[in-house]
Amino acid sequence: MQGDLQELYIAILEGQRDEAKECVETALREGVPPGEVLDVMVNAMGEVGQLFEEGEYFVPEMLIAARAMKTGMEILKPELVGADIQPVGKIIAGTVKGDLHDIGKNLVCMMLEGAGFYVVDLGTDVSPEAFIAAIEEHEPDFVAMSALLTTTMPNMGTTIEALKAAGVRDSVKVLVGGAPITQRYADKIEADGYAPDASQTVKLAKALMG
Ligand code: B12
Repeated sequence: MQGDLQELYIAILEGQRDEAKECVETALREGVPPGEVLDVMVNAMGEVGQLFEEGEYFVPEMLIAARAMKTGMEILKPELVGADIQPVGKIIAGTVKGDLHDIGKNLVCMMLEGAGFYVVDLGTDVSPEAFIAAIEEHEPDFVAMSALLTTTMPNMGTTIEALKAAGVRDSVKVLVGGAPITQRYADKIEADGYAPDASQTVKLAKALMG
């Protein structure tokens, strides 16, 4: 790997936001193709996910790495659009109605973006109607729902029922997660997938894309 790109890789891995921004700017100025710059960042985030799974990194390290990636992506995004690089897939994400927890959901969104997905984040306290409107507008591959409260997790099932009633359930794959969610619960409400953390969400989404 070229020196600048090596530096970019390390900047993402260590969560150095300013360095990541500078490295992306330098690489683009020197004529490195945007797709190649993206690959370096995606690979670095892949290693971040790996380190998290191995217990070497914890949530704070993952968050700062994801933020560095986001900063780099802000510079890169206009170039990528110009280069006409297709996203891996499109995802609508939100924390379900009544629930204001968003740290985990944001991390999931950042890691998915890091892996090359186009993410539309609807924020927190998202009603079934808002999910449906977003599906109709964006035609995503996935809907990712997060819930942190045992009192709001039933709203995932309610949302899936609402998607069925609106006739859009089969057009998307539904992913669910959040501290109280289990695979068993995901099966019960007929979600298409569950993952316990952001890194495994990326693997799951990629696997479901085929
Ligand atoms: C931070 C926090 C808050 C903050 C939220 C700030 C924010 N912007 O998010 C504030 C202070 C606002 C808050 C408020 C409340 N909270 Co709170 N909160 C927490 C706390 C301490 C940490 C949650 C967190 O961010 N974890 C870190 C992230 C990274 O982990 P995560 O969310 O689990 O996400 C990971 C995975 O679950 C997964 N994931 C998450 N989403 C998704 C989605 C998909 C699709 C997939 C595949 C995976 C996935 O990937 C993530 C990254 O690896 C937890 C305790 C805990 N240990 O969980 C309590 C906790 C969740 N809160 C709790 C409670 C009770 C409340 C309040 C009701 C308190 C009150 N009486 O007002 C309110 C509710 C407000 C509301 N309506 O939502 C309880 C819930 C208990 C229960 N049985 O439901 C907990 C468990 C604390 C406790 N032990 O009592 N809270």
